[in-house]
Amino acid sequence: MSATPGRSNVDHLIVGAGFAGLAAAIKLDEAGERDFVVIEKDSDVGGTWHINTYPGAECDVPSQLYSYSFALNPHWSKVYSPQQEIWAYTRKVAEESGTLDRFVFDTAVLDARWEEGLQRWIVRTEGPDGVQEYAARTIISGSGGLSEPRLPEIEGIEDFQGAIFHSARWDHDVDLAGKRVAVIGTGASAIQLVPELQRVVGHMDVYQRTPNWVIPRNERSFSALERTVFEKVPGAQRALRSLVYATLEARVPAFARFPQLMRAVELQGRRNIAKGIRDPELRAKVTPDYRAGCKRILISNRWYPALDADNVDLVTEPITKITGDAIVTTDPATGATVERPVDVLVVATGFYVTEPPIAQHITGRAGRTLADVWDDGGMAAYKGTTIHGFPNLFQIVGPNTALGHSSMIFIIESQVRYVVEAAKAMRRAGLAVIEPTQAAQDAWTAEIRRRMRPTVWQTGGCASWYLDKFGNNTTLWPGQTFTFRHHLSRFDVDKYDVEADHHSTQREAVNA
Ligand code: N01
Repeated sequence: MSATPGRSNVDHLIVGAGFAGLAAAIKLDEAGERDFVVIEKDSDVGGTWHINTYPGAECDVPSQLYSYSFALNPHWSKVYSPQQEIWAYTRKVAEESGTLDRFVFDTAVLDARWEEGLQRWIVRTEGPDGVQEYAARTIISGSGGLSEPRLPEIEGIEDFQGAIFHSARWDHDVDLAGKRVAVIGTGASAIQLVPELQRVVGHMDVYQRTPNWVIPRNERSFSALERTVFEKVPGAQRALRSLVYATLEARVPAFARFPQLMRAVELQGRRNIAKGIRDPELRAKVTPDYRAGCKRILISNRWYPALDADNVDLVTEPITKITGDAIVTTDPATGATVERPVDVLVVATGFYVTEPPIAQHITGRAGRTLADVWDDGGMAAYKGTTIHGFPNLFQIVGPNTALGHSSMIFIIESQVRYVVEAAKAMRRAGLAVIEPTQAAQDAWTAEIRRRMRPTVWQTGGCASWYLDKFGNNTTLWPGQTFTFRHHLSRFDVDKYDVEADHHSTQREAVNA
């Protein structure tokens, strides 16, 4: 292909340098697919683990499993690793991989457009050196399922005069000591940051719309002896990892087939409440009225004691508006309004998940954006990875690949393997374009929907970010992770429409 001035040709353009993008870079490199670039809008690798720096940020998946299978880390300090340690791990893996020379930081993808004639994606990025254009054979998107903060739409929020920030964009310059702080949201992020804040703030109001099931966290540090064993005894750490994996997988039937088994989790949750909270009225307020597992099951030993502390109030009346210096709630039963003053407002209100913002920037065949296509019927992708109408696009952590029970890194590695197999198959067969057929994608989606029906996510009686505007669960994988890996274990080219490389054909004709 002739080069266009200012445009770089690459085989693969990887979006994001989190666990997904980094794994894609490493595995493509190992497979000899070395002509790639990784575009990262942040200043370093690590993705969510570099950006989420709120106090108390830790992983709720055991460390032994929350790491790459190809880069075990014998040095984890605790059963559940803190954010800083996970980020340092990704940095070390990146450095040791020898791929960092192809990472471009502080640079955002502006848009990506499939160019039929070129059989390539034209991708525009913007970074410190201005706008850059790439012509890429494939795009591998590892842009993250939980990366774009969702701010609450509450009347008057833009008029708030104090400091306000989202849990995933923590403002460390704001001193919280002695302040009146409000936290909106009681999800996985809030239950980690609230106990930390409770120790330093003057007063905190925690605004709860829906309580979550929160069970005890079996937390402890690894001893020096354990770490030495992980490092020196062949197979020891891998054996523990396998045990953790199997234990988590054993929970899948309760999520996917027999939600009534979740009663055992609810019992644990009720005991956790009784242990952490003295006041019966407060206990009632934090007890969910839906089946455990319907929303993500949270783990914490410190959440309930923090809510029970004298300097914390749990507010359950709906927020009706925010003023320059206060939050106003209205009791639906009595109509009574209460105004609570606030110095600092923390919104721990989650992310855009079922309408990922990156989809607005990707335009496939027929000039339609991915957001337009998904807006019609919800997110869908063949094997959660490739999308009809969007040739040579691979979405890591795509539709129905997320988990409520185990480590996303297992899923990421499964998808990356599929991508690498696809890249190898394309090179072997001289294919320039692969695109899943509509029939293959529809059959895959129909099977997911069928398997989703009895799950706790559909039947558990809650509203959650797992479900889209049509009420479909387009986020989670409805089964064991090893079945997902099995489905993606080989690149099934028979489910794809393919095109040979026009340009090499033209070149051959010229050379003949
Ligand atoms: O976000 P969430 P998160 N007014 O969407 C409430 C992962 N994660 O950042 O339940 C009032 O779970 C909302 O209420 P409701 C993990 O996968 C992992 O906490 O919708 N409240 C909810 O309470 C997790 O699931 C770790 O009624 C409003 C909260 O805000 C995912 O990230 C740690 C509101 C949002 O909770 C997201 O967690 C942290 C409004 N207008 C996060 N809008 C690990 O440990 C929303 N809410 C690996």
